[in-house]
Amino acid sequence: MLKLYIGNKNYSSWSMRPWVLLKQVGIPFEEIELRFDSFDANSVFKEKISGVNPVGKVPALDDGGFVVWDTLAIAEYLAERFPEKNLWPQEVKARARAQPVRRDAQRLWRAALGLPDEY
Ligand SMILES: N[C@@H](CCC(=O)N[C@@H](CS)C(=O)NCC(=O)O)C(=O)O
Repeated sequence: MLKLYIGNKNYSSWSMRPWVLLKQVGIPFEEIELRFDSFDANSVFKEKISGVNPVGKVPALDDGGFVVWDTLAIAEYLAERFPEKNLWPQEVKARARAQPVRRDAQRLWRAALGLPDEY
């Protein structure tokens, strides 16, 4: 079964993106919540997540030992891994329309968190 490593559900909005996606489309997964003590290199959180995800952040998805991190990468992986869930348009023109919506959603999400645009 898939394992999703997440942070605190009240504070880790990044964690909730793949969590909501998986719940919404009914893909079963085991949820592993890691407590945030701090993001310092020697924190318990960093020690635990770094054993799973080399970049040391949540969310991280473990699919039978293959670990995917970064919310958009996780979403894209799930779309290809579960094509029957139709998470992303198959048809070329529909996909072209979906891309800017996804980019804007990412840009607005980062802005809401006070983060610079990264794409
Ligand atoms: N771009 C990443 C952001 C993930 C992220 O920043 N997660 C936070 C928790 S909400 C984290 O683990 N931070 C640890 C750190 O910055 O050291 C994504 O889309 O997954």
